[in-house]
Order: sequence, then C-alpha cells, then structure tokens
Amino acid sequence: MAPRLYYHPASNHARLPRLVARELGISLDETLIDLAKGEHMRPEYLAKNPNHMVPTLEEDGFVLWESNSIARYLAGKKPEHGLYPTDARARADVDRWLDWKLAHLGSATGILAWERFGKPAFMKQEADPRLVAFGEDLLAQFAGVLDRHLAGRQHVAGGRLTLADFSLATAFMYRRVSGVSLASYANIEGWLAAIESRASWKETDPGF
Ligand SMILES: N[C@@H](CCC(=O)N[C@@H](CS)C(=O)NCC(=O)O)C(=O)O
Repeated sequence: MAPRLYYHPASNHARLPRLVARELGISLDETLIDLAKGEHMRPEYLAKNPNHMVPTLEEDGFVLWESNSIARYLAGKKPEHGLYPTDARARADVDRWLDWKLAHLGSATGILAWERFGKPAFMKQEADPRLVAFGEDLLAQFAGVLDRHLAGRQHVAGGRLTLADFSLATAFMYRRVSGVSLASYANIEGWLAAIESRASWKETDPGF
C-alpha cells in the first residue's frame, strides 16, 4: 500500500514531501486535511499528529510528522537517487541546510507569509507592523546568507540536487502573496527558477 500523506495544498511544509515523492517516483496516497474546516483539530488527526499540523505520513502503522523528517524517510527508500546522500559529510551538509531552513529562513518567510497573507485571508485581521518589520529583518539576514552561498553554485549542497534544494525552495513559495522581493538576491532567483521549472513543483502548485 502506498504511504498516506496528510497534507493541505497551501502548506509549504506539506509541499516538501509531495515534491520529494514525485522526484523519486514514489506514489503517495494524498489525504487532504482541510485546515479551514478545522480537520487538523479532530481527535483522530491529533492522535497522529499532536501538533495539529500538516504534513503527517502514515505507512503500515508507522506515523511520522515534521516535513524534513518525512522527506528524509522517503528519500531513504531510494538512496540511489542521491537526494539524501549516504556519505557522512555529504549528508551532514544537507542536514545543515534542512535544519537552517526550519530554524531561520523558514521563520523569516513564515512570519511574512502569515502576517501579510494568512492573517488577512483566514483570520480577517491586519498584519502587525512590528512582526512584519521583524520578519523583514530576519529575511534580509538569512536570504543574504543563502544568496552569497549560491554564488557560483547551481545547488545548495554537494554540487547536486538534494533535499536541501527542495526544502529551502518551499520557504519561498508564498513570496508573491507576502510581498517578498528577491530582486536583490540574483543567485536565489536563478536557483529558485530552476526548481520552479521542475514537473514536481508545477504539479504541487497551489495556484497563488
Ligand atoms: N515544523 C513543521 C511545521 C508544520 C506547519 O507549520 N504546518 C502548518 C501548515 S504550513 C499547519 O499545519 N498549521 C496548522 C496549525 O498550526 O494548527 C513541519 O516542518 O512539518
């Protein structure tokens, strides 16, 4: 049976395992959890993911949450693909960027996405200017780090396409609706355009 992925199409975190599965040719049984209807708060979903978040993966009774962990698990099924290298240092390099994405870049883009897009759209509330300014400061810091790292590189880690590219790319998926310009980050723009041209990215496009 195909692994089941509980997801929402607008979730950047849920998009990562969906991208990775498509890249690897792994079929997923994708089950929509409608956040707007509160399906993530239902007891049966909370029993799988007590954080009430998507994504969650379920396979033969094994339940896994956290997008990067799910991506690693899926990539581990097809190591020959190289998305998650087996060499210790190459893997550590990918892990470094996966951690950095959740801890830093994703926080910056997440604050801006929520304040400028999620909050008005779903909560009918205005953005908090202090939080927007905080998000902008974080973004300037961390996008700068990534842009400088990508100078002269096509990929984030190990000179090849890895989980790091896909995970980091998802952090930018709300940029248009959250007023994030990459004009000052030409290296990020070029790298992201290559990810966005992939079939996996197009197939998982939520349409905003
Ligand atoms: N660290 C988690 C974050 C997941 C996350 O923030 N999911 C959001 C959608 S993008 C969610 O489900 N939010 C609903 C909630 O917090 O109640 C991961 O990487 O999987």
